[in-house]
Amino acid sequence: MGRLLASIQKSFGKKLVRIHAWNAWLVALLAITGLVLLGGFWREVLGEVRVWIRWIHIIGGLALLVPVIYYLFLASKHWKQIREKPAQKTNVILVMILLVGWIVSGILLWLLRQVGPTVANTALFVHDLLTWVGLPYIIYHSITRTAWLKDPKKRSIQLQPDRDMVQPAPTTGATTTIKPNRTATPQEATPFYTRRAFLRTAIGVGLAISVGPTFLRWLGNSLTSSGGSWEEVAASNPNKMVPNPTPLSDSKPPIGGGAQGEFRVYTVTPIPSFDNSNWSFTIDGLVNKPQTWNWEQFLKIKRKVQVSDFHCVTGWSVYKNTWEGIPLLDFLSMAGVKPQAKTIKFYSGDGVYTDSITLEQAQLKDIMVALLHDGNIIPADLGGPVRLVIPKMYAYKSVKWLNRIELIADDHTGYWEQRGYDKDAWLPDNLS
Ligand SMILES: Nc1nc2c(c(=O)[nH]1)N[C@H]1C(S)=C(S)[C@@H](COP(=O)(O)O)O[C@H]1N2
Ligand SMILES: [Mo]
Repeated sequence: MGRLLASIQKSFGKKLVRIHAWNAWLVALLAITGLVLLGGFWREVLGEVRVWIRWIHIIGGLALLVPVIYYLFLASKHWKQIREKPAQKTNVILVMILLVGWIVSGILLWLLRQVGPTVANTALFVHDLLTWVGLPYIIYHSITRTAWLKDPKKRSIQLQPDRDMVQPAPTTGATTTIKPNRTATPQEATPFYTRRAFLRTAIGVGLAISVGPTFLRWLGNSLTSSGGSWEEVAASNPNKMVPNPTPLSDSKPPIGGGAQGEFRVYTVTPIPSFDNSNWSFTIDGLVNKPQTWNWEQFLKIKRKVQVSDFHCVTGWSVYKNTWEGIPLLDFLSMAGVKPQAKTIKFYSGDGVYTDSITLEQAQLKDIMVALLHDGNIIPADLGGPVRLVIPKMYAYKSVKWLNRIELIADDHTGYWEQRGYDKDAWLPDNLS
């Protein structure tokens, strides 16, 4: 074992350089793919490509284990080498915490379905938190380590290839192979050093100013979203529909026990808001009895309650939602479907988003035009006052701000489906 370690530690300096380079490239790849996965803008542009980017991110994250584990073999030696350099020691510890934290939380996120919502949501928080702290740090680190900012005598790895090569494998831990270049250079006294230090500080401050405020907002949101009371949510809800629907007894308290997990607010438009004067609900097209309801009339339609899970195709889920609303089948029977009708097209009150299912798929009893979630009205950012819920399909079918159902004879390609998503959005077996 000692021998093995010794042979691994041979050409130590070069190996450290190589590990560092690999690590840097992988982190860059993960940062880019990670930010793409995060950004709503990219979601719009990428469509299905996003699924591939997610895989690249996962595989890249697992690949990160290689330099990390390799480094652990070299760590004892490296540690001795930098024992008098607190800044470098701090750097190593910080980077290790970041990498291990990212890898572990990333694996949990990847295995989301197996680990369950509580663990997955904690993992998501940790993953994001490390990114908020780690990414600016790594950007700072890589900028200030570039040649023009880096004081040569402070390099952590002194590469001296000739000596490194002829040296036999060390038998004792301490070795002279890679000795920090301690000779003072005239540079030390030159104004260059001051300029470097100044630039480094400027870069650090710049990063803190540009990232800090967004970070604090994110932190505030993540820490309060679970603790935020329903009253607060209601107060900040831009929708002003009156009266509120009175929840059925199955809704309040929710028979599902309350949803587990957090919805991520997705929208392709600014979030629309509604009040009694600009909201109505219509079923039309190939039906015998087209109808439009205003809010007061809409509230009189008989509602039901169901408990179901909600899965976004991008990988997050909210479990055990207690939805109260009107089953789609009830609308179809109220309106009377004409025989030519083949497709049901759903319109969002945002004026942009649509989706559809076939009349055959519409026979599912749990498709619901929902007004309440866990006994509370659905806030505007989650699609209220009325949203569609299709539990057995990916959530891009669950149109938010639903205000019109149209029966048509043709096919319809919905918003995301025009951008590469599968028209067939059935959940895979392990989810449904
Ligand atoms: N009008 C509208 N409905 C929509 C979307 C949207 O962008 N606009 N996004 C869909 C997608 S992809 C998902 S995962 C869910 C997200 O619902 P949430 O924002 O309430 O979490 O809404 C679906 N319905
Ligand atoms: Mo989604």
